[in-house]
Amino acid sequence: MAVTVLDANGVAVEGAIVNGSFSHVSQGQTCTTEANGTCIMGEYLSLSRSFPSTAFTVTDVIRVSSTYVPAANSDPDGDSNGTTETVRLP
Ligand SMILES: [Ca+2]
Repeated sequence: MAVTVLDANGVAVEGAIVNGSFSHVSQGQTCTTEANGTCIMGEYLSLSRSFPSTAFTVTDVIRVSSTYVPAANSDPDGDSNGTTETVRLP
């Protein structure tokens, strides 16, 4: 799934490290944002009949000389709080 990092002014942040986890996988996931502030989390993970849905949670965002403010998280399509989102098989 795509995650986007914006600074306090709403400007896309390149090179931010996003750490997160999917509830159906024990290993934490990470991605680094591109110039548009977006990166793809868990690109090589898949859901299955035995795991038809999963909950993705952002655990941290790391950027030099910046502070991650979880309370500022949001979701452009409005179906989550921007910190934890349920992902289901299509
Ligand atoms: Ca969403």
